Amino acid sequence: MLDDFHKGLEPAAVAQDGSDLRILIVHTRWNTPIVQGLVEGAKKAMVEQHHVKPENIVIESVPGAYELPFAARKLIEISQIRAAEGASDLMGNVNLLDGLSMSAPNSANKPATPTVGSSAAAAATTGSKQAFDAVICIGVLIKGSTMHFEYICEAVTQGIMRVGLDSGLPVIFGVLTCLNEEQALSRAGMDAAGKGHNHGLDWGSGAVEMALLKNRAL
Ligand code: RBF
Repeated sequence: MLDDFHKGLEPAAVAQDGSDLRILIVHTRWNTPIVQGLVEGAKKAMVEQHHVKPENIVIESVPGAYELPFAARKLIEISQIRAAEGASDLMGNVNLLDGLSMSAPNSANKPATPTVGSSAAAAATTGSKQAFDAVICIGVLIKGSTMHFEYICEAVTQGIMRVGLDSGLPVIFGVLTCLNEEQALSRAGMDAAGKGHNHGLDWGSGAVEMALLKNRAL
């Protein structure tokens, strides 16, 4: 029987069609190359397996994992306000994301690797008015020599869970909590041996499945 054992995520029994969904990815700028691989994995699964329209994937970045829950919560709220009021009704075309322009790079504080994908501010201003159907929080925490890792892991895990339960929106926990860089590379499918698996793929599929579950008319 154990011969049949399949470690990891079993695909859903029925096809998950994400063509009507709008998904937010919030990712960190710590350990950026690995984070970038995970974000690409999530996008790949959503677009190629579940037919989410690329323009309906909004991508935003934050400094570190500790900031993920706050950003997810705020961006969910903003997308819901836009959906309720209609972007064109906003007075003087005010950009509600101005106070949250986390991905706006400037020359003095430019991330080592550019934000993956398009600017959320631009997408939220010009793109669909549909509220987000799910959020994927993506980050990579790597243990150092102090207790910092333990505290951040705990806070981020609880925070992301809270955002999901409080908002009623699926929020996928796409945060690797690794003891070293090798573990993180392997879980992003970027290990030298090529034996790893990109968990971003699973997070993309999970977001679509949970968004459809949230929208399901029982
Ligand atoms: N953020 C991450 O996303 N991954 C990390 O591995 C990480 N390690 C950190 C280690 C130390 C010592 C500090 C001070 C911060 C670290 N952060 C990390 C950033 C953290 O999530 C957050 O952005 C900052 O603490 C500011 O709130």
